[in-house]
Amino acid sequence: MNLIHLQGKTAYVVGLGRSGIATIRALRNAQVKVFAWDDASSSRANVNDCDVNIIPPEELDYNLIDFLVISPGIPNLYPFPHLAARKARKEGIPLICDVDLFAQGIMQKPADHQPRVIGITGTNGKSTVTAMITHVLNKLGYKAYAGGNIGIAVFNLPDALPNQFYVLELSSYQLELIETPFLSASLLINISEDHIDRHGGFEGYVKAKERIFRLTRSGGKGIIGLDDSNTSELFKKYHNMLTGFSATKPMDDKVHVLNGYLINPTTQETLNLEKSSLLHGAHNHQNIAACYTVLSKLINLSMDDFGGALADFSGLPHRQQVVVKKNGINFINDSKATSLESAAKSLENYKNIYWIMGGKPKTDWANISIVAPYFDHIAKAYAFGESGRNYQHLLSKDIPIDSYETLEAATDAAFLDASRDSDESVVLLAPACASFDQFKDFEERGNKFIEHIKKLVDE
Ligand code: UMA
Repeated sequence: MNLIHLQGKTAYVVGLGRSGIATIRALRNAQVKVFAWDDASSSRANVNDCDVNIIPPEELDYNLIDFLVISPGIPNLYPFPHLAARKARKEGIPLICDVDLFAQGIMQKPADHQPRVIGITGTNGKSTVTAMITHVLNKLGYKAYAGGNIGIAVFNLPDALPNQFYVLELSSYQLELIETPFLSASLLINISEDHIDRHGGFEGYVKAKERIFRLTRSGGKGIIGLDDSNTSELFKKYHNMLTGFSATKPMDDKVHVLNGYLINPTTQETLNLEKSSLLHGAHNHQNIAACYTVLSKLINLSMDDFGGALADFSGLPHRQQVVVKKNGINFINDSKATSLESAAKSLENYKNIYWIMGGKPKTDWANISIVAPYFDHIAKAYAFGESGRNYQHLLSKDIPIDSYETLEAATDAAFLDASRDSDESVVLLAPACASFDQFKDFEERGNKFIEHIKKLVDE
């Protein structure tokens, strides 16, 4: 992304993680002078090859800088503003995040050179919807790049051509620091309590989320889910400007999901989600309805084409990811479910589950009742690692459970039992525990599971 409009300016970049480093490279390419800081000395070492001046916020002369780029993870207001943010505000210096600079880069191009940008936010599902929209666009022959909060700093994305798309996941941290209207479509999927400490309360969090609609460019589309009271209130407020959708209630004039069918009442097209999607459960119906509604506003899209493009989307790695479906067994990798609470969300979604769980239990194991509502979804549990040895007894009075030393041994047993089951079943890795007793991280654990499952089903 070319930031040539900033040539000759001076920036202070605070936070030298993924977004900070990528921003510095873009700024230096545009010959912007950069002062930089990170509170961690290990991160300061990241800029050794970047031609910047490292200087702490208490020593900087703020008269020298034109704007402060602060990383999304650094508090700029609540619970306490970082010193750099406090000083910049006092001196009247604009505070922005990398996404705003990126937006400026797009908007300073001539109109017919600008790629289209889809912005996605919400408390839950925003990474999945970002990946899903990107997948569907690419399948339909468009070129789309996913970035932002999903893990790829915007300045690490390739340059997109005018007929191409950026699909950006935007967190509340990022949204509160973006000013430039640059989105061809803005999507708010849902809102529930999250990140309260960073926004001075729930109201502040909702305000940050709502900002996505102020970032819609002229002629752009605003889309909002109507499945919770918070977004429904926003829909009323913006009534004439937004398109709503729902995954929980039938609506005469809006895209919705009913009895497992995605329905567009305007075109009268429908799609059987059981058959057309590998992803199941109410939250995935919401994600799919969101994806379809956004794309139907941007491109010429028949429901059949949408269904065809969605069919092999298997979700984000390690988040209820469909590994393979074979001989009536659906193998799901939810290694990211590192707490009982997140495992409960997985258990809620499936029936006849052969549940592989275990690792290093977190404090929420003191309240095993979190998973109790789903005991009747579980055919049997297979505990491995530390929890297998020490915590199995917490579940054994309610569900059949055996313990194993390793993930592989637990998976072998679950696979064998599911193979003998004449009903459709699910072999689910939803560990409900951290991975650190046996793995580097949840990703390594999930990858080992996938590798092992592929070996088992190929044998
Ligand atoms: N730091 C300070 N002082 C502080 C706090 C942090 O100097 O008081 C420094 C740290 O030492 C570190 C740097 O700030 O070097 C980290 O900045 P960051 O936390 O913003 O991390 P990045 O690597 O730049 O990643 C950010 C997003 N991180 C956060 O929002 C916390 C990533 O979202 C995003 O993928 C990435 O930019 C690329 O766009 C992650 C995230 O956890 C996934 N997001 C939150 C969420 O999803 O809940 C919002």
